[in-house]
Amino acid sequence: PKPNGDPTAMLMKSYACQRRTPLKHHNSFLTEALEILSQNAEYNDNEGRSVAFRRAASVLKALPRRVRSMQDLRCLPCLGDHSQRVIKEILEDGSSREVESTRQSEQYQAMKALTGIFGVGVRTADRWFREGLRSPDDLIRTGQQLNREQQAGVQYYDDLQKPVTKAEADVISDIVEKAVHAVLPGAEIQLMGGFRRGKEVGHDVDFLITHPEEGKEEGLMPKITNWLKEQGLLLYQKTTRNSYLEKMDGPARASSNMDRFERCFSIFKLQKCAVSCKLSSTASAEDVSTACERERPDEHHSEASGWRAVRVDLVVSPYSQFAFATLGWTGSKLFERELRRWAGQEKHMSLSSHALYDSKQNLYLRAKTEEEIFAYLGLEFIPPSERNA
Ligand code: DGT
Ligand code: MG
Repeated sequence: PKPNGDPTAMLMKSYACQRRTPLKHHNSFLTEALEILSQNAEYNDNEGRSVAFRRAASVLKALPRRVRSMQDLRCLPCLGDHSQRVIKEILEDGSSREVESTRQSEQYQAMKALTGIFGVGVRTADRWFREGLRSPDDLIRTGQQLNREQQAGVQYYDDLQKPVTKAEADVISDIVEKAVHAVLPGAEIQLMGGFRRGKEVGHDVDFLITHPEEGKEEGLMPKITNWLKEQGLLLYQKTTRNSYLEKMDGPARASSNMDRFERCFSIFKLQKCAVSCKLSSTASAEDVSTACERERPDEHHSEASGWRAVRVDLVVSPYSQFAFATLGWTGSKLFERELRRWAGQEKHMSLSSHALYDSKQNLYLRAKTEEEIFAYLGLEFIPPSERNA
């Protein structure tokens, strides 16, 4: 039966992890607006509202066509009254007053600028905003107390605001691979996050590292970062140790958002010539690094300099948790959130980047691949390129 003659409306599932969401879709004129309201709700510490707008946007991303009238939205899940009002106004008038006034507001712009600093979250940004600060320059001018991470964030602000291209991510992949193999031959490295989903640009580059012999990965991160430091490739790094213990962190904490792998938040110094070199030829990692050694190191950071700063996240996972870590670090953030919600609400399971726990059977479900995890969860497998929820 087709209640309204539109098969697509009937097929739209309500959890984002049940749907295929491509990177390029037909409704960015609506999703960008809803995402501004979502972002603004997050700045105002209203998580419920923020997720509601994000879910609404995500449903529109999964539609096979551009929305032309409110009729097209009949039977779609996750579209609350507020989202519908915004969509209606955009369809009728070309824009939404609420969205435009939010976009122009001093608070939205300041929060965007301040949370855009590496190491600054919503809480800190909000405190600064209420103290009258609006931008990274204001922080410097007023001599704010900054931690080491935030100092780096302010220092490299302009570079870190610029999107990282796929070509840059590829050069960084070569470097990370070289570093990891220098300190642990046989280790496996995988590009994660947005780039694994097929994005052409990102705000950072994410990697997951493991070794097929469980235990070999222990203590790996300091070795990698030391190697990178010796090569002069790191502008900043902070490593947190692996603190995951199945007994303590399992069922009770498995649904928590933050994972507990050994992890390094870093800022790489990327030679621009390495990127052009990689783009202009089929040069190997070896060629690229030797080409860069010929360039004079440039200590002055400016537009004219031969390098740029890039945010890189490295995560080390034991082999037995690799499938879960892969699933957890591919994103998108909403897709991950929906997977955990699906697991908990529909399957009485808790999913994290470490494990899947079945509360009914009281046991951990082991998996070697992402496909197995989707199967345990009773979900159709969604490939990374269609997890852009
Ligand atoms: P972007 O902004 O282009 O870098 O986009 P993504 O999707 O790469 O986002 P990113 O880099 O913030 O995070 C990559 C994925 O890793 C994200 O989709 C969810 C996951 N993720 C990020 N941080 C954490 C974390 O602390 N714990 C866990 N479990 N997952 C995380
Ligand atoms: Mg990323």
